[in-house]
Amino acid sequence: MTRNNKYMLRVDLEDFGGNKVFALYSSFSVGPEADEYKLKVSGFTDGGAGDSLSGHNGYKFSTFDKDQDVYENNCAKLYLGGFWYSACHNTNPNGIYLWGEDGTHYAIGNVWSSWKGYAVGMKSISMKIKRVP
Ligand SMILES: [Ca+2]
Repeated sequence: MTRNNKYMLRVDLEDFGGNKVFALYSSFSVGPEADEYKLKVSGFTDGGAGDSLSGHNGYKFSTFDKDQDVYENNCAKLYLGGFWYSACHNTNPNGIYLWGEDGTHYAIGNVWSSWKGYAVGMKSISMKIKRVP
């Protein structure tokens, strides 16, 4: 999808208090299937969210049934999502929708840690890409 052109990424976050912040990345791409959909992201600019994604640069996409992270256990099973887990995550946008703050199970929610930590699920997380020259 992102192989033949250059893209930037904008991540928009909203919490249940109506607060909105974002993070911009000047370069974003996802590798081909043969490369396990490896994430390439760089060029962070802070829109109040902090940077919870650059730490995932270079990692493959992991799911319940395909552990490609660098942790000894399965991050997707531990944190109930599918993501470019490393060991394991700073953000978990495909995690459980927590409806706000819920620290019952550590870091399983749709969290963005550099803004609200690991126990506060977002009302919304959207990741939009835009082609750049
Ligand atoms: Ca693992």
